[in-house]
Amino acid sequence: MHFQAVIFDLDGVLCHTDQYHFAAWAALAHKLGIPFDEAAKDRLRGVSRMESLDIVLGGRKDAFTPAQKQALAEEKNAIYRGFLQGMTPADLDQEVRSVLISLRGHGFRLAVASSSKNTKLILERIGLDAFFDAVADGTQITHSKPNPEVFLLAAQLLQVKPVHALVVEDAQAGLEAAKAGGFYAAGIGPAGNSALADFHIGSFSELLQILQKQPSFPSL
Ligand code: B16
Ligand code: MG
Repeated sequence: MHFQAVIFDLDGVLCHTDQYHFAAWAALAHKLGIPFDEAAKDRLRGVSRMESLDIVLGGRKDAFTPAQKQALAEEKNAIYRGFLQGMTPADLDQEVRSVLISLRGHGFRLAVASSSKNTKLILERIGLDAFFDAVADGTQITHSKPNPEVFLLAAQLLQVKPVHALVVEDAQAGLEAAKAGGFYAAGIGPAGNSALADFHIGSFSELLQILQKQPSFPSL
């Protein structure tokens, strides 16, 4: 394997906005009197807003009209964006920041590939809006993860073949998408033990150890 690029998921990988998604869905579920199942949390990772809504509504998903569902999704998004407004560059972990800078210094092309339509805002809030070589997000795709579309778009924008890019994901849906697209994949957090991942990382800096094994990677 020879990596030229690293493609990062956003929510739950580059930053902790996964917790804000959960909190916003929990608030909506509470208002509707629907139990928010802790076990459902990881199923929300990586999938689109409307698919997430169906997971949250569970057995009541057919009790709402499409227009009502649209309104509920917008309500959740308003709560979520309220959390995002409080983010600052201090919400970018030092470890994540230093790994990104190190990879850039070693010549890797770097991209974000997220299902989120809020990607641009989040990258602005954490001070990474001008950092990546490419950003592919939920505003540019038709099919969300586990479809590989967002990763294939990122690879196309970076001008690298999937086989030469390492995807970093916290979601089972994201790992499925990466593998369906022909990428190598590293699982972190809840995806850290997934059988789908080619690499399992406990913390962000372990990425350097994986990529350092390449012949072209100069010693740190
Ligand atoms: P939005 P990722 C995904 O982002 C989240 O994991 C998922 O929970 C969310 O439903 C999806 O983005 C859509 O987000 O409502 O902001 O458009 O993990 O692919 O970076
Ligand atoms: Mg994620």
